Amino acid sequence: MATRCRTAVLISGSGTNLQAFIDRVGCGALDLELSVVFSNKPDAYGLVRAKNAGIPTACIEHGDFAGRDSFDRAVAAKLDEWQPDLLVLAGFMRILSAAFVAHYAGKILNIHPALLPAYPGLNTHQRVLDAGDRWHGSTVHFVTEELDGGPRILQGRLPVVASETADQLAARVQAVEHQIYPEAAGWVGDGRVEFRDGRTWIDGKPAIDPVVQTFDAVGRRL
Ligand code: NHR
Ligand code: GAR
Repeated sequence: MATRCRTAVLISGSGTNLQAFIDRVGCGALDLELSVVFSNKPDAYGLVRAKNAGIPTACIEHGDFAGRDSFDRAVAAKLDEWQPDLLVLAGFMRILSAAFVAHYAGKILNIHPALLPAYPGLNTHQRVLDAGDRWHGSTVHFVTEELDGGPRILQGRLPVVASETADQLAARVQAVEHQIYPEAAGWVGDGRVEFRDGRTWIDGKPAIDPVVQTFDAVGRRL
């Protein structure tokens, strides 16, 4: 990318992943420009985080639109005011239409709280506990029109603790997300990772598998 990667962060909620981006950029550890934070919910706490950091915000409520396509067109028109190079979904809870994804082809990242392709969809932490899995984690991937199905970039995995609740597990997964998401976005921002021919390319080579980083039970990278 020629100039500093102009990044829009899309949220629906508390925005702890957004905060991780703000902190990394603030200390010079991540070379992205946080151009705008967008929410589909006016009361999302992430909007407060953005304002505190001096980042422009925008909000469009999906309930004000007749359908998904008209909402998505309005969101794209708003985001395009900032000419983003990269869209980062950070707890963004609205499925994006094929037309929206095509408009930003290869430029949208999501973090999904599971080791994809395991556990696409919602409520992942409880499903992992119910299955008795030993490992869980989160996946940064390019967004395609296939929900949670786009090519993977980076996974952080951590051991499941047998006796824990879904909320405890979620908190530990989030601590991992706050480390891997800014890192993966930085790779895209500096051109080390690209989306080409429907795949992830890393260092100029097509990547079948994502980069996998292993963490201990308290979120330290091993
Ligand atoms: N859009 C596309 N096209 N592809 C993906 O991979 C996407 C996406 C939009 C969001 C995040 C995803 C996740 O990581 C994401 C990935 C929301 C739902 C959902 O069912 C599912 C997956 C994800 C996000 N949303 C409901 C809907 O009707 C609304 C749920 C709510 O408002 O609470 O959009 O988990
Ligand atoms: C994160 O754990 C992210 O993986 C998950 O929501 C959380 C957002 O937290 N994303 C989804 O479930 C997408 N459907 P945050 O708002 O504190 O960043």
